[in-house]
Amino acid sequence: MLDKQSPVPMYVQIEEHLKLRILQDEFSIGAAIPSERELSEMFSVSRMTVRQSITNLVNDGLLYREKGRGTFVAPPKVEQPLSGLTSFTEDMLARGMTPSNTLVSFEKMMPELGIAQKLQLDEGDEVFLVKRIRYADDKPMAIEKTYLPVKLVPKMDKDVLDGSLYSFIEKDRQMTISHALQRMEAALVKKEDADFLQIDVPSAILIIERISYLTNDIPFEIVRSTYRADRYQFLSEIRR
Ligand code: 16G
Repeated sequence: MLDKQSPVPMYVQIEEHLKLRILQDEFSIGAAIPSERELSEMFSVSRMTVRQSITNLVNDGLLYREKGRGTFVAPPKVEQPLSGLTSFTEDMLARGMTPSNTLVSFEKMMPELGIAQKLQLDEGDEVFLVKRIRYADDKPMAIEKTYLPVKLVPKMDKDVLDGSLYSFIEKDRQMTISHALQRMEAALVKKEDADFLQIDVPSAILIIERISYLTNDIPFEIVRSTYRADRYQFLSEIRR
């Protein structure tokens, strides 16, 4: 199966072989792939070589490891278009997944200057600071830290945050969400966030900061979202 004369390293050939079998659905989602020992016997290579191939596939998000249990085929990443201003709830429902949240913290506070300026607050205006873990089909996808001006959403409470914030703003508060500005960057996860996201340290994460506006350019939220890089990929259509 492998070409030992090829200039392509053995671990890359094994990687390609496994990738093909995964893409051809030979191993279904959630199924265990053969153990390192079995693979090293199958390909007549060292376990170190096999481990390198598996690590690369884990880093690419095609496989995941569970301590003491083995290595499994990962579900495909959630493909998130960067074209529309949608909510987490809408995004997950559109994919046939069930969204849910855990509220980690919720407080009313005086914001630091940078936040107050971006939200165009007046002196003395308070914000709600909300931290939520967002799940799809009970699997953690992202952590969201959201600042909301109290004067725009005075009746914010735990029940609202158990559901969709955007639906509360549009249906209950009858305000119109208009547009947002987003910035995305890659990082390595911090220990505290790794626990919430149920991933190892270090793992790659994607951080998105969004500032969203109502009509008339009134800012209503600043959100810092931390996404699992193995569960998400972002898609944008670009034209020349
Ligand atoms: C998305 C938004 C976030 C918004 C949330 C509302 C990004 C990067 N962030 O996660 O800004 O607050 O949706 O979701 O997409 P909800 O209506 O389900 O609470």
